[in-house]
Amino acid sequence: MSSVNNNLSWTKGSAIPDASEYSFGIVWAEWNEDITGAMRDGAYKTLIANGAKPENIITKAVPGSFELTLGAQMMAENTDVDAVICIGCVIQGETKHFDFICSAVAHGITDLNREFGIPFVFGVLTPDNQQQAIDRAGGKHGNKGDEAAITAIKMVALEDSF
Ligand code: DLZ
Repeated sequence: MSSVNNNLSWTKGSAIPDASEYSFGIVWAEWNEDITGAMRDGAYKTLIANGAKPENIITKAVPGSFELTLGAQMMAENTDVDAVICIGCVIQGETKHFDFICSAVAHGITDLNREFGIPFVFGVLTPDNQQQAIDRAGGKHGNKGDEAAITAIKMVALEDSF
């Protein structure tokens, strides 16, 4: 396993398929950019480490996590990507809107999976505080952007397997 894939939550899971024939969209929220930028970069590096070609990865930013659903829909409608990785971070203490934003984006991304029939990956952190976010964006709990990328690869390969 390449070093970029260390510290994943499912290190004993199935092998990561080759991603060289697949294309990916990454839609990331600029809110909490220190965190989401690290997750975005982790996702990108993990796609590349598993064979994806740079020209087959499209990255777009949206202002906040609430906009991830529409940004991801735009990605699916305007490109031919095989999967869309949605990256955001909503920190509990910072907003009374926490529950609304988390619920909206979770439901929105779930709906996109059903409507478009391609994987839309939920790479949204919902930590209690900044430290928990740092720990999951390249810190002691790894980088959840890496995990989102591997989920995307596995789900595209799953579709390919039928
Ligand atoms: C408004 C807001 C707040 C208070 N907190 C966050 C957050 O922690 N993480 C995040 O991604 N976005 C946050 N936003 C912005 C909303 O997602 C959205 O961009 C705005 O409400 C505009 O629709």
